[in-house]
Formats: sequence, structure tokens, C-alpha cells
Amino acid sequence: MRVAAEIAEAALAPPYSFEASMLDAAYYTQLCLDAILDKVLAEQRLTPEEGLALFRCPDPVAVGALAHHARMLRHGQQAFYVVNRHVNYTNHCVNACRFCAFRREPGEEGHFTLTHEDIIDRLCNDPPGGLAPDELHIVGGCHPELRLAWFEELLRKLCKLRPGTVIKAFTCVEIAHFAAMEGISTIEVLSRLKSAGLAMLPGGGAEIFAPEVRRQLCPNKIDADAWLRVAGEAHSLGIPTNATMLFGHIESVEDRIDHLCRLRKQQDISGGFTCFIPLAFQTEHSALKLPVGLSGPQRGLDQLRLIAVSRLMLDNIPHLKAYWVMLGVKQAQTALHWGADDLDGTIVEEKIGHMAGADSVQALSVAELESIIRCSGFEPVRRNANFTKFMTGA
Ligand code: V47
Repeated sequence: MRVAAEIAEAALAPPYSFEASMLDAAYYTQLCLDAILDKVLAEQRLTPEEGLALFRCPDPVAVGALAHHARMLRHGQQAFYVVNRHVNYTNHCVNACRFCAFRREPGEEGHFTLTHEDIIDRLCNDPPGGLAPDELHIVGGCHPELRLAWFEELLRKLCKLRPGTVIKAFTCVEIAHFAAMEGISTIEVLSRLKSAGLAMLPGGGAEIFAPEVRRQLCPNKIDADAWLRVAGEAHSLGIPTNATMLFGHIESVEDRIDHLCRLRKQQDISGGFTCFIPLAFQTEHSALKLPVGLSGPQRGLDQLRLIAVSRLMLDNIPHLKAYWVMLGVKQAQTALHWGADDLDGTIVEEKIGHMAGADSVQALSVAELESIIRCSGFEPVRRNANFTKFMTGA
């Protein structure tokens, strides 16, 4: 006799059928979502008001089914992962955002700034029998003394040691900080870093674009327009970028839709966003305290709904990442059926989420990532940072 877990896995194996999906017109009419269903089936753009209706729909599963349809149209049975390494070069930061549990004051316990050698050691020494990474993810706080030349030299060293590996480094916030420190334009910073080997920008620092919430969360950080301008400049230089949204704190559903619409508009203009990553706020060690009921496991369905609405609103951004570090592995796996197509990667060492209280593990192996994907009924596909290299899992 087969164990139940095996049967459950086998039951998911048949490919998605658009005809036999859950998208029953009569049911969506009952939910007053019939116009949205028609648009999703016709692959038409949703309005901000329709996005809000999806947040207010009493049946989150119905919203998830729409997003799953949109995801299956784009990626079919494929679900992506990357063999990567994260490194944070410093937690010294001039910004002091209220939600951040990663930053430390100089002299405070846990304050650090890595040397080039430390960074190379973390990124270039593969564990015995381990795979060489296809992506290096490098971000840090906005350090008041590290100069642009230091970062250029680091990139050049890494390119020499890891030829062929995509270097995804420095958020739009860091780029703006380097420009202010050097007294040069952000586009000049981007071109210099590109010449030194930068291939892509990660999506951090976007937080929430809505000005009032941003003022409360991160008053010292560049504003939405500046973040989007730097992303657009990167795109104009042929540097793709990701985009994030920090959610699950003090933002309203209107703020979420505003964030998604600003990203969608920028993508219409500059076209270089590769992947959207909703970042679930980790509360435990954050100075930003939320009322009981607004954090913790009871937010699980809200996370899935946010992922689904993001997939439906961001019709022009190809990929949506269920970042397992912040969501937890089980929720990230579930999210693959709610509009997400990517799980991020092996990571090895993660600090920003874990210092804030994320209870996920530090690393996942390729075997674990592939198993999580297969047990969700998808085909694991190993990618690099910008999804330009694909390898179907064994
Ligand atoms: O910018 C900070 C967020 C971001 C917390 O582009 C927090 O592939 C939750 O951007 N709870 C950094 N989030 C991480 C990031 C990222 C991660 C993985 C992949 C990619 C990519 C980008 O983390 C920050 C901030 O928005 N963050 N503190 C917190 N307590």
C-alpha cells in the first residue's frame, strides 16, 4: 500500500488544464468578480479598483485561482530556483529605518563591515561536493565611508574568481548613496559598476512607495520617485533589476495597490524588471511593533492573497518570487499555486530576515528545492540571476 504523502504528490502530477480549472464563471459572478475573470482570461490589464476588489473579495481561494491561471499562462509547469550565495558587506547604515533589525550602530554588539577577503571567502569557497553558485547576491547598509572605488575593486576581483557567475548587487538605495558620497550622478555610478562587472540589481529598498507610510517607516531613505528613477536608469544601461515590496506592517491595501501600479508604470517605460518579490515583514526583533493580530501565523492567508494580487496586477513583470526566507518554506511552496513561479535559492547565509526573527533555515540544498517544487506538482528549473540560463532538474 502507498503512503498518503506519495498519493498526494502523484495526484498533483497531471498538467494544469485551462478547461478544467477552478475558474467557474457562475461562481465569479456571485463574487462580483465576473469582469475581472473575463479580463484575466483575455490577458487584459486590471485597474487599481479591480486590484482593490481582489483584496476585498471574501474568498481568497477564488483570488488565488485567478493568479494561478495567470502564472500557468506564463510559465506552465515550470518553477524556478537558483544556486546562489548571499552576502551582506556591512550593517553600518546611515538610514536607520524603523522596521530594520539588521542595522547596528558602530560600537554596538553585532556591528560589522567585511573586508574584500571576508566577502571573497564567503562567496568563492564552495563546500566540499557543493555546486558553484550561478548568482552572487551582495547588499549592505549605506556605509558613510566605503567609497565607490572599493566596490569597483570588489566586483573586479569577484569577476576574476567567478567568471560566468551573475553578480547581482546593490539596491537602488545603495546606488543613490554611492552617488551622493561621490558627488556624481546615479547613472555614472551604474555605468562604472557595470564596467567593473555588475550584471544586475536586487530589488531591495523599495519598501512601500506611498509617501506617508514611507515617511513613518524610513524617513531617511530615497523616495519612491528616486528609487524608480534609479531602476529606470539601470534598465536604460542594460542592467536588469528586481523589485520588492515590504508588506504586512502599517500599510493599507490602497498603499499595496499604489506600490504595484507604480512598478507597473515604470516597467511600461523602462522594461527591465525581471522579478517581483513581496517581502513578508518579520516582526520579532524589529523596533516596529504591531498590534496583536497584525503579525504572526494568522497573516498566512493575507500573504498568499498579496502574492496572488501582485501576479494579477503586474502583468508586465515576468517572474514572481516566493522568498522562502521570509515566508517560510511551507508557505513558499503553497505560494507556487497562488501566482508565484520562483523560490529564490540555496542562499547559504542570510542575515536581514533572520536578524529580524525569521525562523526559516539558513540554507536549502538543490535536492531540497527540487523536492519542494516537485511535491507541489511543478517541474524544477535551475536558473541564473536574470533567468537567462535554464537547466531542467534531474
Ligand atoms: O530592502 C528589512 C527588507 C530587503 C525586514 O532581488 C525586511 O532577488 C522583512 O531585497 N522583515 C532586503 N523584510 C532583501 C531583498 C531581497 C531578498 C531576496 C532576493 C532579492 C532579489 C531581494 O529586506 C530590504 C527590506 O525591504 N527587510 N527588514 C524585516 N524585518
